[in-house]
Amino acid sequence: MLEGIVIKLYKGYYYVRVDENKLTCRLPGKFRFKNQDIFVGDRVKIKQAENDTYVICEIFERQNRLLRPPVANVEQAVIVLAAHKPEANLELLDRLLVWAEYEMLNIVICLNKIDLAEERELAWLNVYKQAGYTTLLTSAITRAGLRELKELFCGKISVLAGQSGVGKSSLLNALYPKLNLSTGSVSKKTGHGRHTTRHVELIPLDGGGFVADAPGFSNVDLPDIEPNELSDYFRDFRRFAGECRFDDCMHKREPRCAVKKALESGEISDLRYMNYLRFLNELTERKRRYR
Ligand SMILES: Nc1nc2c(ncn2[C@@H]2O[C@H](COP(=O)(O)OP(=O)(O)O)[C@@H](O)[C@H]2O)c(=O)[nH]1
Ligand SMILES: [Mg+2]
Ligand SMILES: [Zn+2]
Repeated sequence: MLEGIVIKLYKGYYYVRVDENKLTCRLPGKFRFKNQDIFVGDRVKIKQAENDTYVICEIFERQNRLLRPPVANVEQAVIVLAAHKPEANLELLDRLLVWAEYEMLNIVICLNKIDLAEERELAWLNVYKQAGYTTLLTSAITRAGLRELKELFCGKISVLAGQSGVGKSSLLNALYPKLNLSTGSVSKKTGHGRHTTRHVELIPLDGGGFVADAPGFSNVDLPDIEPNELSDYFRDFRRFAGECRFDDCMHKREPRCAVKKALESGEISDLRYMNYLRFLNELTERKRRYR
């Protein structure tokens, strides 16, 4: 019996990484695992069947499973933005952060292409740093910040999230030249094709760890949370929310709201609060429509 991680599913075959090897596996003929599907990222036990094929005999309990990309046991989201083009979309960032908090992932905000930016243009990043997020400045060109990034990838299953063009593939290539991922402007045709494909593969990184080769969280609809719980997913709001007058305060117009007070004193940023209100409306709307 061997233990490994499923890194790819293809045409009924399961490719399992065991130590440095990629073994081809299939399911045992007679039964399925309690009707449960197997996902990339699942930890499994396998045993040899014929010469080069193995069968999966056990799936370990999974910590979590993301829907997009469909990967199990994800521990970390590395959200990449660009210091130069494309312009940082902070609403998208805040949505991705809500998702990553919801999935209880370790979160890294990586600002790439710093070779093209002036320091003062990056002031917004401090808002996130002060909110308690790990932030990192990188350049796939000058290799700034790459050692730190590599350390963050080490030993974990990560997903990379962020708009196309921010440099996700370039960063991975710079860290792991053997990967040779294609970069640059994706043509409309292939871009569309890639988006609709459901295949996802975990790339084993030298030094340990895996990264999903599909863009994470391409769906930016908010997760299914109650409007009055939204502030739990805003790390910078969380520490004030407990001090509001009302337990179910939504930090909108309620009296003696500690979040609004923090907003006035500048401890919570206007931008974050604006996105909070926007998301709150979305969740309230959704609740009204579906109940
Ligand atoms: N100047 C500069 N350009 C970069 C950097 N990283 C990526 N690029 C360029 O940005 C473009 C998009 O990069 P790519 O890796 O394909 O982005 P992805 O869509 O997020 O995977 C390419 O033309 C890269 O050469 C960087 O750190 N600095
Ligand atoms: Mg790419
Ligand atoms: Zn409040």
